[in-house]
Amino acid sequence: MTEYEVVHEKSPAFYDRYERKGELQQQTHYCPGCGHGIVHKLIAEALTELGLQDRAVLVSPVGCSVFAYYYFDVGNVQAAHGRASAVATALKRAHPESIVMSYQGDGDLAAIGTAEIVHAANRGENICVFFVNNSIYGMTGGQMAPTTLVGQYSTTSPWGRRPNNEGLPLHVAELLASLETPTYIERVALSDMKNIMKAKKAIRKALEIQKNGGGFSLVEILSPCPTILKMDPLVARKWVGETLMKEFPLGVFRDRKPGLPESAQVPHKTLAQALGVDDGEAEEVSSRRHHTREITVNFAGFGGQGILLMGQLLAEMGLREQMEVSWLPSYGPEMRSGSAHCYVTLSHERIGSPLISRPEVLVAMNEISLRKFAASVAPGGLILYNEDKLPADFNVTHARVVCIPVSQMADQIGTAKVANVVMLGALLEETGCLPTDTAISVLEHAVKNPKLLEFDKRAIVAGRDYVDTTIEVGAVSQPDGYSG
Ligand SMILES: Cc1ncc(C[n+]2csc(CCOP(=O)(O)OP(=O)(O)O)c2C)c(N)n1
Ligand code: SF4
Repeated sequence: MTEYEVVHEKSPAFYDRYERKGELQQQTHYCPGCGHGIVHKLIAEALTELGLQDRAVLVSPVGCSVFAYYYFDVGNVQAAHGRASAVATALKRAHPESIVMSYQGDGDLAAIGTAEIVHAANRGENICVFFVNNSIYGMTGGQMAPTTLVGQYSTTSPWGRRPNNEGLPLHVAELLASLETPTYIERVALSDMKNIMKAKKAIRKALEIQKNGGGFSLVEILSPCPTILKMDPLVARKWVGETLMKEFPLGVFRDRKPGLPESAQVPHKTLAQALGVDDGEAEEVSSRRHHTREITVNFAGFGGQGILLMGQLLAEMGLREQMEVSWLPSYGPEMRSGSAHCYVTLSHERIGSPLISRPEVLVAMNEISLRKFAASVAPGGLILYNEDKLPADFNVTHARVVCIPVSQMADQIGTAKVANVVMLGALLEETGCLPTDTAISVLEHAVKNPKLLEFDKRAIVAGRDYVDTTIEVGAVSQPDGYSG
């Protein structure tokens, strides 16, 4: 008789305790016999064996495994339903040194997240996707998944899945293997110990590929869901081996480094150079850099006022001055007269998010925008308003308000089209964020019509001079016109 020792230990990639409420402290939140627990164990062991725990980030999905972050002592992010592989893409690109895993069920990955997984695979992202195919929506009580078998009962296929009505089961591994870019795709199963060990090998291999910068891997894991299938755990496991595996044959569907065609190698240029706003005067620009100021701006008004363009011009100016920039537009379906606004950030550091909840500056090109956004301006911030005074019933105490009748000024220059550029000139002067000559060179690059360019140059100067002269003598910041 072989002597053996029973070792009870868990991978250090797991937390010591999964803190649950009340009397459930001693158990995981998975049903007895659920495959998720086994997959967790295999991933944790592989991370430990490869020494990757400290670099690992797990993206958990929406589904029964939504709480994966309570078990894994790694970096954890929980994604919206179906978005895990897109979130994993972002994490990997932002932190290339980390090992990023997307963990997804079949409802999550193959239904609501179909687009995300196809495109992550097609871009050949250097991430690992662990795809748990249990043929059903577990968490929500057993709706049909794309992987549900023909004839299989679910709450949304109460007659059993019928191919002529619900289509045939979706084979994710085969589908993704038809793309050129994935590196490794394998389907494994939790049907018995032998296959569980194969699953572990596949998970380990996917992690190793990522560790070596090898590209996109997906391991599809056929898994039992005894609760929804209303089976005893052992019967459910057997069902995986005898029934699920018939529809989804195990095997390696892709195992090679993808070769991208030569022509796909883009020559290296900075973004500013690629957009044609950097003329290569890097030295001159960096010596001017101390003249630039970080700033966050919300430009708001209605469609047709050149709101989005104002933001783009400011962002291009920042790019020209070697700053980090972001521009986030928001507009309704109407091209004209609907409301429009955009957020612009100019920064000396990398920008985490283009969303700005408390902008330092609001440019309100109409009254609706003033009323809508004034309260969001950061305390001590600035509001530039396109009128000669504030509405009589409107008062702002937390920010400085400068009223500039830019629409009227643009009419005087010769075309209403340049009101936005007058405002831009005023903004540059009032905030001192960028030099006016940068604005002129961006306009020279952006405006092809020589007549309009002439108007634009006059508009920039008019906005600047208005701030220099009129505002200096009495800042227009109160409803009666002057703050004194
Ligand atoms: C946007 C959105 N749509 C629908 C849901 C409801 N929902 C939660 S989990 C789930 C299905 C999960 O099934 P699966 O991915 O197969 O994971 P399992 O629970 O079987 O592990 C659905 C539809 C949701 N949370 N969010
Ligand atoms: S419902 Fe199914 S997938 Fe969800 S925890 Fe229970 S057995 Fe696992």
